[in-house]
Amino acid sequence: MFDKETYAIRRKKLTEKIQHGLIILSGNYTTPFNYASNTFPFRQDSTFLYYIGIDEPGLIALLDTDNGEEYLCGEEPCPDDIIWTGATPTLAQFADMSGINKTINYNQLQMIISKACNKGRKIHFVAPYQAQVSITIGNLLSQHVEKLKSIQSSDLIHAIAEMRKIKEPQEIAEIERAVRTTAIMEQFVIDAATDPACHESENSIRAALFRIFLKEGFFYSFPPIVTTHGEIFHQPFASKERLQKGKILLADIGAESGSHYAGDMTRSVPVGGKFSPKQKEVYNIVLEAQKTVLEVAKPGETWLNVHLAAARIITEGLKEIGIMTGGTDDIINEGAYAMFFPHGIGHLLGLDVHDMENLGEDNFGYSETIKRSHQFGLCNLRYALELKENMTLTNEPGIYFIPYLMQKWKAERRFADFINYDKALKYSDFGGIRIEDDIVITPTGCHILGMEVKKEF
Ligand SMILES: [Mn+2]
Repeated sequence: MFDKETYAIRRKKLTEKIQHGLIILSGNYTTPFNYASNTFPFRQDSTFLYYIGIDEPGLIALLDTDNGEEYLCGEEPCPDDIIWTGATPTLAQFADMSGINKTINYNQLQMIISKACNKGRKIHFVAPYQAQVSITIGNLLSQHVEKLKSIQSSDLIHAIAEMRKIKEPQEIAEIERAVRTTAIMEQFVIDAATDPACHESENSIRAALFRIFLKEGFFYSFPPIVTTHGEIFHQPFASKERLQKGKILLADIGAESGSHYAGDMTRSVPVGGKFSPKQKEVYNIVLEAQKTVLEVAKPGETWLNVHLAAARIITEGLKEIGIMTGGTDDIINEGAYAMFFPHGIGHLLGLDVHDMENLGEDNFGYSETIKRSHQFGLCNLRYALELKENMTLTNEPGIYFIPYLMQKWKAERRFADFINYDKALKYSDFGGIRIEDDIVITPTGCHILGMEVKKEF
């Protein structure tokens, strides 16, 4: 947690932007694993962390933008809680850590909100993603949970996103800590997988990664992806079979710091230590695309243009090895490259690994002038707008050979002028390659966060 002034200043900025009405900022609850007292690891809501900072379940903050009053709502621990889980600070002590001087219980919160509703005052909130929070907000507002999304406050969403997307120096330092631990994890993957006598499996590598972040008192920012099937983006399982020499092991992993800032890196590594010439050709294209992002990303440039600059390198590289053919501009305009690069070049990174995804990417990542594309691949770009100093993002180009997609598009004769299907299908057992680092936008360009991790094999 940062000092209490940090949170007080952020809340003041937020209420000034909103001007009228009440703002509800709900924290998360613990979620049962198989029964109420055996829970999934608790993860606080990131917007609550940003404005309140308290990493404790079952809290709600209420901000009155008309008179500046701030309340922290929660229940005091009962003797049973203290016996089972140890003494925790009182509600007043929690409130004080965040610079809030009024505490209320749930009934008092209900009364304040009902009164405001009766007076026709606006109640600002963000539609919850956690079931228990939905039920609580629904009860407070006497609204059905299904309706919450349609009555959430778009003013609040825009105000939060505008603040959270530009990182304070203390936030960048925290992201850097998360990225440094992530880099140590990637270094482990590289050392283990490139060993000519590699005895590891995907599972044993994952187990070792848990040890690295848990030892730091950190957690993961998303469940680690460690797979020789890099073409399956969110491979749900890992294998306990020994890694096969000659395969490419893709490790997309992220540590989350104690204060819940995320790291997110990917390395694609030759099992046994050496890429085949065919693998190396594709790898070098991805590497060049990644370097291009570092040259192009700067304040004033749109992230959409950065994506397209990377797509151009990938297209030209694939043309050089005979997988694509035709005019580069046409391939990019029509989106044919996305057969091999079907995701965005990167996303905002912060308290969430896909920062603020729960606020709705179209609400802060796109605008009236830059609307989300409907094109296959490009539609997955999570942020498209102008870059500004102190924004933190991932830089993660990739090339994948997805047998299902290649066969489907070939049968449809889709982009037959641009894709050499006979050649592409020869890569059906290739897998996928992605290289990902985290960057911060500086006054004149950008630089990589954390420490350099080997990329040349
Ligand atoms: Mn990422």
